[in-house]
Amino acid sequence: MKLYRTDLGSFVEQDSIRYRVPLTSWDELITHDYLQGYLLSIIDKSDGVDYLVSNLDFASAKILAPIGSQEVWAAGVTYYRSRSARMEEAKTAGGGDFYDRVYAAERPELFFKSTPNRVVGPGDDVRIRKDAKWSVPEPELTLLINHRGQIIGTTAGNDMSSRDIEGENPLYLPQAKVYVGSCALGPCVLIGSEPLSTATPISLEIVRSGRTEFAGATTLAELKRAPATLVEYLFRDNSFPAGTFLMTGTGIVPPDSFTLASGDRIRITIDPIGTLENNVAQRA
Ligand code: DO4
Ligand code: MG
Repeated sequence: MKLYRTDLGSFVEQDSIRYRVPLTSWDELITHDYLQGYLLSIIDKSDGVDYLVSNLDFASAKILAPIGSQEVWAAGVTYYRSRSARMEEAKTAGGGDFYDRVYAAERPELFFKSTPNRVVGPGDDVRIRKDAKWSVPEPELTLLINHRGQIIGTTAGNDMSSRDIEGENPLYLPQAKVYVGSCALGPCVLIGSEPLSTATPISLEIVRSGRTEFAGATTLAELKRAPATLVEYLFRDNSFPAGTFLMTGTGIVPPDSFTLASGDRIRITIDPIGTLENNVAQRA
């Protein structure tokens, strides 16, 4: 079951058939006592009302990022590929060892990624910083967690990152990670609390001037930490009244010679969720 937030309200999709969701507040949906049951009751017409919408009506809606007032947090160095790339980029700054240690440590790296106003949805522009010379997308399975700490769904996320800033000094991480347009989420939330199969593929394609400039893939089998463990650490001595998103880290890192440029198109596909597509822009 997929939940979409659009400029015409929210829609739930099952077996490619869409239904209008009568509850209009996204935050109320995310903090609903039993969201999955509520959405199923819409599909089953439990209240006698037919919420079916035509494909034409759905196509005329603009799909928005599936976020209300939730914060976005992120886990880092959860894939071996990420550990190795960061060790290399921080080598000259003497910070490489931290990444090796956090990959092996019991406590994961968790950092604050974004407020809702910095998040963009499908089709919108993600940004690269003007003062960065080395920018990459990070395709990440992203958990949606309600205020009770329960995983209620998953979406695709892009943790845009400035690798030269992060590599110069690990203490610059917030500047490398948190800026306007540095996070994309969507296109929908796949509702469900069961973990996705470890065989689930995550793929990234970057298209420049009509040509594939970079393509890479991984699977959830490469994710070193269980999503539930990441959530447990995030909720330790913390509260999220509207729920929160948690990006689970990247397992795809383009070669060091690659940096994003304005006009690039980024496609992140996580099969059961769909494809999150954004163009890259730099602020004037
Ligand atoms: O430690 C820096 C950030 C790591 C990260 O964002 C990732 O591994 O995805
Ligand atoms: Mg990341």
